Amino acid sequence: MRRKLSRRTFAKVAGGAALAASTELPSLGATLGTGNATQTTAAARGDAGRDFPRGFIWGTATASYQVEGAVKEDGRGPSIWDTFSHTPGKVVNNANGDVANDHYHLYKTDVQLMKALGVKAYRFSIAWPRVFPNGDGPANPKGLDFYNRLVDELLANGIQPFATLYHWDLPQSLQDRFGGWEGRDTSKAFGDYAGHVAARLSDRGKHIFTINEFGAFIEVGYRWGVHAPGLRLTGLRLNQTRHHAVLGHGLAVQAIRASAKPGTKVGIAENVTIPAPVFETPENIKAAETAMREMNAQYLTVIMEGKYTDWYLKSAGADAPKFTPEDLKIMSSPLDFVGINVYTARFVRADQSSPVGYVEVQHPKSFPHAPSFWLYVTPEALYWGPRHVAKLWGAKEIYITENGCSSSDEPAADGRVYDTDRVTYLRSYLTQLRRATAENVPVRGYFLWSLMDNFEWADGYTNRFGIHYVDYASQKRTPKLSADFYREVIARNAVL
Ligand code: GBH
Repeated sequence: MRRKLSRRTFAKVAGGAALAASTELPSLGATLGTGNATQTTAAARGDAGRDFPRGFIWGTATASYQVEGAVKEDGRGPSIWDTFSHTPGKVVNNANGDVANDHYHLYKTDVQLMKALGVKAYRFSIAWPRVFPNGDGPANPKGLDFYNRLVDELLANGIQPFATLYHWDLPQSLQDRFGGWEGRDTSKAFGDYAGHVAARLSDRGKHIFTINEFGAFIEVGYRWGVHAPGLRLTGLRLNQTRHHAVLGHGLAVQAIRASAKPGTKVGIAENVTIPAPVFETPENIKAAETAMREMNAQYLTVIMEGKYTDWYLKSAGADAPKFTPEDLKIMSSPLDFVGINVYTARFVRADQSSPVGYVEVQHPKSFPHAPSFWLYVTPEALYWGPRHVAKLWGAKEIYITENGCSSSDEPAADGRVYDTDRVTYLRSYLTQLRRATAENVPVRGYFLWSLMDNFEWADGYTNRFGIHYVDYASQKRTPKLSADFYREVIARNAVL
C-alpha cells in the first residue's frame, strides 16, 4: 500500500505549476541566499503572477507529542499517546514520543532554524497534561512555564506564536475517568483548561487554536482504533463522541473570550474533507460546494452553521447525537479565523440521481500519492479548501494551518537531503493557493508541516514530513532542499 511516488507521476501532477510561471526563472545560483528580495517589486524580480498579498504570514508547524519528548519532566502527567505508544504493536517499530526531537530542551535551537528560514509565525501545540497533569484539578505551573519560555524566545526572534490547545495528547486520567471525549466531562475540562492557558499566555500569544483535526483524532482514534485511545466505536456512541469534541471546542472558545487579553484571536485547525470538482463546470462546482457541507457535517459545518445538516441527521437516524439547542449555540460560538489543514482532495461530480446532488469519483489505483498511502497529490485542495470556506461560510480570515508531505528522504553523500519530490509538491500546492489569494479568498497565512521530521503517530519515525532532516541519534537538524525552497518563497513572497 505504501508505494513510493515515481518521478514520472509527480511530474504529471506538477505540470499545472509551470503554467503559472510566465516569466523566465532566474538561475538557482543567483536566487539562493538573497535575503533582501522583498525590497524589490514582484515585476522587477520576475515574480509577477506568482506573488502573494503583502503581509502574507509564512510559518511552520509542529505538535507537542510529536517533537517535545521530556514526557516525565517538570510534573507532566501521562497522556493517551504515552499509553498507546507503549502498548506493543500500536506504532511502527514500537516507537514512542519519550524523547522525540527533544524540543523541550532544544527549543532555542529550533527557533533559530525558523529564524534562518525567515518565517514570521510558528504554530506549536500545548500539551494539556503538562498544564493539568490529570486534565482537571490542580494546575502544574511548571508545565506552562515551558510555553512561556518558548513564546518569549519566539518573540525575541521576531516570530509570532500561534498556539494550539489540543493536538491529541489527552490527559490519560480523563480517558480513565470519563472515557475521554466519549464523556461530556472531558468537554467541560477542556473549556477550563483553555481559559486557564488563555489568561496566562494571551498577553504575548495573540492567536489561539482550540482543537487540531476532529476529523483525525476522533475518526482514527475512536472509530478506526489506529490512533490513541485505540477504540472502535460505532453508531450513537461514535456520534455522541464527535458531538462532545465539538462541544469542547465551543466551550473553549467561550472560556478564551472570557479570560484572554483584548486583541486575542480564536480559531480552529480542522482537516476538512475537501471535495474538488473533478473538472470545473458550474454543475460540478456546485456539487463540490454541496459536498463540502455534507462531508464535514459533524465538524466544521455545525461549527459554522450552528446546526447539523438535515442529511446528516436523516442518515444517522436513531444514531444521531443527542443534543440541546444550547449545545449548538456553544459549538457555533463565532470565530475570529478558520484554520484548515490541507493535504489532499477528493473529486466529486454533479449527479442529479443522487439524493445530495453529487457523487464522489474515487481515485484510481494509479493515482500518485506520497509515501503516506492516504496522501494523494491533489494540489487543487489548496484552492478549493479555502475557497469553499470563504464562499459557503463567509470566513473573513483563513489560515492554512498545515500543508506538507512525506518523502523517502535519504541523505546524499554530502549529508544533505535533495527532496525534489517535496519541493515539487509544495510548488504545485502553493500555485493553487496563490490562485485563491489572487481571487481575493482571504487567506492570511500558511504553515508548512513540518519544521522538522518528527514522531509521525502510528507510523513512528518511519515517515518524514520535515523540511529539516532530523538524525534522531544525534538530534542534529539539517535543512533539506525544501528548506532552501521555502526560504526563497518567504523572501520573495512568491511561488518559485
Ligand atoms: C496531520 O493530519 C496531523 O495534524 C499531523 O499531526 C501529522 O503529522 C500530519 O498530518 C502528517 O500526517 O492511518 O489510515 O488511519 C493529517 C490528516 C488524518 C491523515 C489521519 C492521516 C491517518 C490515516 N491525517 N490519517 S490511517
